[in-house]
Amino acid sequence: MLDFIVINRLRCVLAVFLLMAPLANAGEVAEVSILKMEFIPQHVKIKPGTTVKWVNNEKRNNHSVYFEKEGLPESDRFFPGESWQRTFEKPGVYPYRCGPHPEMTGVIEVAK
Ligand SMILES: [Cu+2]
Repeated sequence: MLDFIVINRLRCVLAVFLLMAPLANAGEVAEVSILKMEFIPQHVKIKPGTTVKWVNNEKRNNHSVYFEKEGLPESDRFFPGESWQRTFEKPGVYPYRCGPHPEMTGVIEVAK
């Protein structure tokens, strides 16, 4: 009975930790998972100096990260198990999409 309570407490701590993960601090890495044709989480809020790492967790699709509105070139296409990353220094709102799949969109919000 006591073990059951301890295990449930640990589960709560782990759940809180996972929920807070996208709120990374400067110099840290925030991860965006790509799965089933979606960027997860779709909206990520970070502090300046944070690196965002997009990880392709698909079975077979390849994707890219394309900050089209900023006029930047599309990232290389990356395959399952591969990733791509970018560090954000300046506060602002950075919308992006996937190169080959324009319906896949996400936003990185950088604020102090
Ligand atoms: Cu894609």
